[in-house]
Amino acid sequence: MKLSVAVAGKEAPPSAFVVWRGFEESISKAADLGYHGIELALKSAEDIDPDKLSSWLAKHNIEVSCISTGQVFASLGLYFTHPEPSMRRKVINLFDGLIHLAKDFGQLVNVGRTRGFIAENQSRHEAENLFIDTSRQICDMAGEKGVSIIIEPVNRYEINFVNNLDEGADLLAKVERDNLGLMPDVFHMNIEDAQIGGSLAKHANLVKYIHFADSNRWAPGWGHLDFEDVFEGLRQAKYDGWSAIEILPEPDPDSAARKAAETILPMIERYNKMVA
Ligand code: LER
Ligand code: MN
Repeated sequence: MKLSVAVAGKEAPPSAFVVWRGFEESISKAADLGYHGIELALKSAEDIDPDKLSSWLAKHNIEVSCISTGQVFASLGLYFTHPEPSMRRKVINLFDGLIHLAKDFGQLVNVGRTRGFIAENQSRHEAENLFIDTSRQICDMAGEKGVSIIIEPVNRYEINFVNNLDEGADLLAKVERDNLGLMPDVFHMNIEDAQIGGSLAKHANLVKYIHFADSNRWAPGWGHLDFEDVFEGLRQAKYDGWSAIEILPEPDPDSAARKAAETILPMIERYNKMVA
C-alpha cells in the first residue's frame, strides 16, 4: 500500500476539499513528509499543464495516485443523474478530458458527489437509471485508455444517493463494467457502514482506492477512529492499492499533513511487511 495526500490548484475554491493548494509547492511538501503521491483534485483537465506536472513529479520522485472530481459537482454543478441530457453530455465530455489526463497520471478517476442525487421530483429508480447510463458511457471511454472509475460512497448529510459500501456494490453490479470500482472513505464509513474493517473485507474485490481521515475529519491520530480495524479489514481484502489523506487542513495544512503522515506511514510500513 502507498500513501498520498489530496491537493488542488492555487485558484481552487474552499469547496475543493484538499490539504494543500498550489500544485508545485504541494508536490514538494508531500515528498518532504514522505508521501508517495498526491491526489489531484481538479474541476477539468485544463486546470493543470501535464508537462509541468511530469517535471514536478520527477523532480520529487512521487506519483499521482488518482484524479478526484469534487469540484465538477461543487463548482460546475455537473453530475451523472442530471435530468437534462445536455448536462449529462457536458459531464461526459469533461470526464473525457480527465480520463485522458489519468491515462498518464494514476489511471484512476474518482466519482464523489458528481455521481448526482435523487432530486425532489425524481424516483430512486429514475436516478439510478440515469447514473447507470452515464457511468457506462464514461467507463467505456475510460476502458479504452486503461483507466478505472471509482465511486465513493458519501454520507447522508452530503448526498442522498450511494451512502455506504453495500449500496455502492449493488449499483456497480447494475452498471456491469469491470473498470468501475469502489473508493471507500473511512470518514463516511464511520457514519454509514455498520462496520469499517468488516465492510472493507466484505467488498474486497471492488475496493480500488481508499480515503483516510479521522472520525472528526482531522488528521488520523487526532480523532477516535480505530485505524487498526481499518488496516485489518484491508489485510483481509489483501488490499495493495493507494490510501489517500483527505482531511480538514486544521489547525493548519502543514501540521495536518505532518500528523497524518506520522500516524499512517508507520502503519503502512508494518502492513506492507505483513502482506508481502
Ligand atoms: C470527497 O472525497 C469527499 O469525501 C466528500 O465528502 C467531499 O465533500
Ligand atoms: Mn473522500
